[in-house]
Amino acid sequence: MAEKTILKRETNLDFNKPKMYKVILLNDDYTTMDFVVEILITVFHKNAADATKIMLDVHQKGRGIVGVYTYDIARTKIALVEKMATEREFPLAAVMEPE
Ligand code: TYC
Repeated sequence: MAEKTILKRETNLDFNKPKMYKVILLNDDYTTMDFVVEILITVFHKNAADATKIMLDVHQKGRGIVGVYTYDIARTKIALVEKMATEREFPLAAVMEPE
C-alpha cells in the first residue's frame, strides 16, 4: 500500500522520465552527401541504408530529426557534429529542441 503511494508520487513527478530532446540536422549547400552519411553512421549509429535515407530527406526538406536523447547526450552529439564538420571545413550543423 505504502509502496503504491510512493510509486504513484514518483510517476506524477516524472522521476523516472527525463526530459528528451530531438536532435535536428540542417541542410546546407556545401557539405557533401558522403560526409553527412559518415556523420549519421559514426555519431548517430545509423546503418548505411538508414543514413542515406535520412541524408536525402534532410537534403530535400531542409531539416530532419536524427534522434531523440537526454539533454547531455544531445549536446555532446551536436558538439561532435560541429567539431568534425569544422575539421573538414563544412558548414554542417545540428540543433536540439525539446521533444
Ligand atoms: N545539400 C547537400 C548537397 O547537396 C547535402 C546535405 C544533406 C547537406 C544533408 C547537409 O544535413 C545535410 N551536397
